[in-house]
Amino acid sequence: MSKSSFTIKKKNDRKSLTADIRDHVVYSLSKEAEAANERDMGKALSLALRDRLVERMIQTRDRYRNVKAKRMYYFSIEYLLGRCLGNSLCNMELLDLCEDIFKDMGYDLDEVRASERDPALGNGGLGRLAACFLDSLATLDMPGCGYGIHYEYGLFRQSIHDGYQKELADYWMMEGMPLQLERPDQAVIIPLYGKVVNTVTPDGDYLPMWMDWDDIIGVPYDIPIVGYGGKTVNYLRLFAARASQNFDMEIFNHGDYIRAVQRKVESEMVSKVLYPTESVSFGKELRLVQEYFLVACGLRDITRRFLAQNDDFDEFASYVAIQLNDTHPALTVVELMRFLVDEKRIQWGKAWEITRATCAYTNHTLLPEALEQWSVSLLEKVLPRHLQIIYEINKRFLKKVAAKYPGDSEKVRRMSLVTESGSKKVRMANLAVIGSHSVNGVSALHSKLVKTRLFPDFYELEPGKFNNKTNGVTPRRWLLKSNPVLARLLTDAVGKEWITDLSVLKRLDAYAQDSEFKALFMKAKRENKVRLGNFIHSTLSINVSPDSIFDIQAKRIHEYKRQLLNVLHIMHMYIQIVDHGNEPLSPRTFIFAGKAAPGYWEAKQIIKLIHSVADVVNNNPRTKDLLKVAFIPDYRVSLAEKIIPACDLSEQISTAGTEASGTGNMKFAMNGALTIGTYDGANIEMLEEVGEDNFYLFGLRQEEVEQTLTAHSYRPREVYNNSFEIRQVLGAILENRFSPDDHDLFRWIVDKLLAENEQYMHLADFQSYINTQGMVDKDYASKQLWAQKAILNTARMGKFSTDRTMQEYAEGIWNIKSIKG
Ligand code: 26Q
Repeated sequence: MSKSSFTIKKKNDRKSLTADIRDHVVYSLSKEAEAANERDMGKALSLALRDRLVERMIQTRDRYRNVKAKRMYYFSIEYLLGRCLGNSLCNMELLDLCEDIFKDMGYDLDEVRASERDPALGNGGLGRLAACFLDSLATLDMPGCGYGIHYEYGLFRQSIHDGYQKELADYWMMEGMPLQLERPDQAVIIPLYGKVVNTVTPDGDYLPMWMDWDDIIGVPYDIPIVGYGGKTVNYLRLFAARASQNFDMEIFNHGDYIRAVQRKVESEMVSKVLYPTESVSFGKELRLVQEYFLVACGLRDITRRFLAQNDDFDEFASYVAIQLNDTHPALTVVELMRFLVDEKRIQWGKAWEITRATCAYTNHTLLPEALEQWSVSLLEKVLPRHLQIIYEINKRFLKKVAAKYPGDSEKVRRMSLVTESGSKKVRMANLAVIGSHSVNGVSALHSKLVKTRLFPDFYELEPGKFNNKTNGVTPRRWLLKSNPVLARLLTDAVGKEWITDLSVLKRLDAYAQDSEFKALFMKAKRENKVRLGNFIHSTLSINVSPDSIFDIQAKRIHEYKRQLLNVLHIMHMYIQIVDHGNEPLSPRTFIFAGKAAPGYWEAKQIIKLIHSVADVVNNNPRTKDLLKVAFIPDYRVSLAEKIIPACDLSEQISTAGTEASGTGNMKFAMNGALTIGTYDGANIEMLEEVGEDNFYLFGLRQEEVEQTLTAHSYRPREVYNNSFEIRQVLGAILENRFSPDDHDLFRWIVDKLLAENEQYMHLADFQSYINTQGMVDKDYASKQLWAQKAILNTARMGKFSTDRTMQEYAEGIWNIKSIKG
């Protein structure tokens, strides 16, 4: 069956690897063996590994070609990969061997691995999910690759000064990225700006011509993505913007050489920096260009590959699936139409059919302020032909809607791609929905809300295309690699099958009563806590006890995620101890980590608040042995890998109906943390899996929140008047007990929490939250009970592997299959 003649030359034994590493030190880095430091050795190892990955990548490509496999292309403006060296070694099952080889050469592989910078080409959940998907696709031997932007600057690095966040530029490529392959031979040309001239063909057909555009070059960089076991190597293809020869010829022609070069340099801005916001659409031209750049580069690459094996675009959707990761790449719908209609001269109706059969859209957020809209005037300037096509799509679509709902002009207005409220804008979510054959949310609750709250009209029109695909995480990075002590214990208990079939961990259920296993499980947890404790001590000079409850909230700082609620609880415990002498049964260490968007004032204030509370709590002699608060700066994938294995209690406390899914929640539980959480996102499904005895549920349900908010009947002042605890906590803030040197610093928080339009309803959930925290305190005191619950959490997280998620997408949306060797 296989026509592949390519054979693997690079061996994975000690001798060949050692020789190749040495060769790379000399021939690629131009160093003498003795002069190589840890970083050099990391590069040399990466290059030796890359050689092996490239061979397998070629083999994988041949395998797909030989059977003319349908491929899935994941379009995402963000990928939060985390360090690649250790992960690739782990999936190639070369970690132990390389550790040994390095030891013989006099290096510590852990240190070498730690010298790799995180490629942080994403903000948070959505980008990390994309990275987990790629790992699972490769592990499942599925033809699925990622397409994105090769940002020069990733997400800012966070440093803390006097309790305030400061942003630093993340020039992640500083030391190079030895695993990636530059592919200048596959560069593509992307037109932008210009105008449309309406002409007519010799046959009298309407022929719009996009003219006088500038162009930018997209140069692909491939990062090999190796599946567990090393058989399949897919890739993540990231495009960098390069100035083209032709960019702004006009100015060259006018002889203004310096200005012309300057314009060229500006064109390379397109892939310069990742926008650091997760939740607000702001309509910046550069962002629009980024989104178009991704889509245009991706589609050119895909159509070229398609044409190498096919000539009939009628069959495009039988060989190509494109998944739109949120609306950021929604212009795919328009660019594919432009390509088919303008360049391939395919009839509109046919082109539309092909486009819809190709594209599918995943929504990741319910926050109204995060829904993307682009102003018509901006689109007209940047993408004049695309704007015409959007209007045409809209015209045809609204005609159908009007025919189906005669006289319902309100409905037509709501479903239009163009809003006319204020200045004209294009609604990208509507475009993504009508241009796709599948629309999915990322947890059961979220998918329900996508249908009922976000797109009710579209759901009524085409109910069949709405579906759910509950998120997951890859157990390779988030258990096997990040928590080696626990991974070993699990393998000893149930065998190593769990690595590629997480449901196997169900077998641990039987061990949850076994006191010997419980002891081992908690010993592993303690080891991880000691390690994190040492890290906290060395970075923050805060002493934390591994025998305290590690209570952790690590995620982007956002009001809807309610870090504030967590802080109110800390203040409450503090007041209980100091004012009332009520001590908890177990000491607690509250750990926070997360970045605030640079322009998000409230989120940045919350970071300051956490530091201020830490100052008071950590230094009061009455509390310092009972409560500790630590904010670990610069949350990123590599830090998450240290934090998550050490957690006892995971905080997943968003207002019900606001967190689409969450994926940190899954990582923590998988590593044996218990969750204190609201009935929101994937928490609901985790609770179903682990059972309510093994989950600390609190707070209002989504229906209750929605009902209260739509009826405008939330009365936080009444809640305040009826609760002694709340009055005490808010009183303490107003009395400046947490801001002794800066009076009124946090008054805004009290004002906000008491306002009737406080949409995250912190105070409504406060009592329920502190009661549930009381149960945590009680349960933790019983070591046996806690160990049992923790084990059952790890045992019952099988559903939340992205292997399961990817299988569901593959069957339900993409129609792609495993192509095994
Ligand atoms: C939009 C317009 C302009 C600029 C930026 C954006 C933008 C950027 C990123 C909007 C949203 C995002 C990211 C959203 C995100 O990460 N959502 C999270 O997705 C996870 C994976 O599905 C879920 O688990 C989280 O619940 C959800 O918050």
